[in-house]
Amino acid sequence: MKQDRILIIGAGGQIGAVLTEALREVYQPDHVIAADLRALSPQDGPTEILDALDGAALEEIVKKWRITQIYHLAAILSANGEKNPLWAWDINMRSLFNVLEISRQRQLAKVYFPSSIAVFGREASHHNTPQYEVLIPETVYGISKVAGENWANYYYRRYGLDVRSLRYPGIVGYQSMPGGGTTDYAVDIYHYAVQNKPYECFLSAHTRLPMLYMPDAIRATLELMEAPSNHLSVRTSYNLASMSFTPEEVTASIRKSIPSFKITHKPDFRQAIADSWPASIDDSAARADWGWKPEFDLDTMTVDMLKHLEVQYRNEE
Ligand code: NAD
Ligand code: AKB
Repeated sequence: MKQDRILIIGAGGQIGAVLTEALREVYQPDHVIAADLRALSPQDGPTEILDALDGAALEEIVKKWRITQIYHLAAILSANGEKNPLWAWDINMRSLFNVLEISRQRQLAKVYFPSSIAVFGREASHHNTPQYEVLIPETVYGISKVAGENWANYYYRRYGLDVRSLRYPGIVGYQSMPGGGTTDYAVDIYHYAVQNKPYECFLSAHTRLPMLYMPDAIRATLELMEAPSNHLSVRTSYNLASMSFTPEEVTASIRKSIPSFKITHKPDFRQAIADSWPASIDDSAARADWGWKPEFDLDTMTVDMLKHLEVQYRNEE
């Protein structure tokens, strides 16, 4: 087992909950500290209550557990951020600065900070959006991710801090619920389908967005963090791709297993956000530098999602 001591901030979120479990399989479980604003279930390893805006509290936890790596997942996502832009900016940026500063001061070995396809805006190429593309995001969330990527790059070049980052597409998983994003429909839709409920989608039928299944997202994160530093040519954030689909296509995929599934569309403010994002992503830098290769496509993801959710809902009865 690896000896590093890991702090995950935002461990109670959609990705954090699954990443914590995965890290506890690679590292000693009691060396993987799960932290969030609210108390987390302590059954599989240590937990801390932490507001990442509190730099002194963060420092205490880093010292207490002799942390060597931080995974900083806490953020306000695209849709929630638009409801209160200054609040979202404050949380996303101030928490990142606290993480970068403590990591620099205590010379931590590595830091992980996820970015997003939200860094792109309508000026970027819509299809196969390249790694190095004009970045004019239209949400406060996207602006904070562009700024965060540049600060990550700055800390790497100026201080040698080994910060690594991926631009996740929308993440789909059965283990946890998403928290206020524009791609959330692609998780919700499966929950409605397995419960035989009709789903009202907040995006139009033809809105194509890049998506990634949770097991691929977790593997990509672990592989990036394991890659030799001198293989990494991108120190802002790597484009990462797997599949792209529309609500109409995911509905067709679900209907292969649940033919009676019904969907209607009532686009809301999230439609404009989705329209400003790419339909597909060019991730050739990630493939070339550290061997990224996704395993799941839309249909294999659908089969796996439905299988797991059916068990979950059956167990709840
Ligand atoms: P989420 O909203 O599900 O989880 C975020 C977690 O951070 C929550 O548990 C929340 O309580 C916690 N948090 C918020 N403010 C905090 C604070 N001040 N201190 C400590 N914890 C705080 O988000 P997620 O979907 O798990 O996303 C994790 C990261 O991945 C984010 O940085 C997000 O931008 C990025 N990302 C996610 C997706 C996706 O589709 N889920 C896509 C692209 C990028
Ligand atoms: C969101 O929709 O805000 C996130 C993301 C793609 O960053 N899922």
